[in-house]
Amino acid sequence: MPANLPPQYFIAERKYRAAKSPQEKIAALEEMLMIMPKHKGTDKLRAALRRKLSQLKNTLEAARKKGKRGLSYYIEKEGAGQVAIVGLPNVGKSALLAKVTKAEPEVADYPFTTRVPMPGMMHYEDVQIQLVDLPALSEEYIEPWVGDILKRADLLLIMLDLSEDPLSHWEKILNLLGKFKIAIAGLDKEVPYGWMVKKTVVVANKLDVEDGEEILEIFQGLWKPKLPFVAISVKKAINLHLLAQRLYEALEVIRIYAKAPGKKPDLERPFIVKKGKTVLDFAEKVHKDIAAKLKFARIWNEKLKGLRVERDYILQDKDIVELRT
Ligand SMILES: Nc1nc2c(ncn2[C@@H]2O[C@H](COP(=O)(O)OP(=O)(O)O)[C@@H](O)[C@H]2O)c(=O)[nH]1
Ligand SMILES: [Mg+2]
Repeated sequence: MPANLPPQYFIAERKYRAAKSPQEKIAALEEMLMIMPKHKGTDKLRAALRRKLSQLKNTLEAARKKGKRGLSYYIEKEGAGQVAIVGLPNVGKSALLAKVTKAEPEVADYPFTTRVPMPGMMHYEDVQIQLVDLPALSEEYIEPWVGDILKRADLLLIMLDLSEDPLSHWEKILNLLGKFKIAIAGLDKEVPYGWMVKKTVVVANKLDVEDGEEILEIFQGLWKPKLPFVAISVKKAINLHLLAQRLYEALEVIRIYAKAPGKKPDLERPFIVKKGKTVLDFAEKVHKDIAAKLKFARIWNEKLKGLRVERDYILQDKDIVELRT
């Protein structure tokens, strides 16, 4: 054993042996190295401690990277679009998902029941809209992957609560979204450089509570933004169809029914395309080869009965399209 080690060294060493986590071990080792006098007699020990320290740091870094990956949730988009549900704790986010989809999130009257993102499909006429239930935004801590999901979603559903102060919820949510550098489209506010702007439907839930209607009226008098808005009650199933319609409209997609020449159109499973897309865009979605050979198309809808159109014809919601090659 090298000589001349001060008593503090042995205290640090005891800490090292008692340490349970790699972080504690690292801290103790660093202390030992600091305390240890530098002379020939301590060279070997110093080198051994350094090796141990760097090993520990490597394992910790590897675990951190792995953990990071493990904690990122990616929800595959399905249906007409992906809608992320945003709100403070206890406003009814999970209750909505449970009510309008087949998903079974935990619904409880205590906050932070929702820990992982949970998707579910909500019907709207003959399409489905994907809702993603998320942990509540809060002042304390928001897991970073929540921001990733919000940024990737096609639309945000901001849920306010008519049993509380919806205006203060709204302001808090704007603030909390700001932590992820997310701004709401259509607010006439300057968007800081590098921020992402998201389209949003605002929902005031719990219309059924006592004074719910009154709070709604007061809120609507004070809240200025011109954003799609709907007051609902998940509990009493009020305006849930209207909500689906608002979401569908805000997603800015249309349904296209494909029809093969001489056959009936497939009215069961519409294709979903972005508003403003052309016959050619649609053909590309159906098949690359069809798009390459496309000559013209025929369109059926309420007004048109098999009208021949060119490749640059702009499609409308519910058009039946026959692609001709
Ligand atoms: N009165 C009323 N209560 C609701 C409504 N929707 C949800 N709740 C209740 O609000 C509480 C929180 O719901 P939850 O969905 O877990 O909230 P989350 O934290 O936003 O996911 C639960 O006790 C629900 O039963 C509603 O439309 N009306
Ligand atoms: Mg929840």
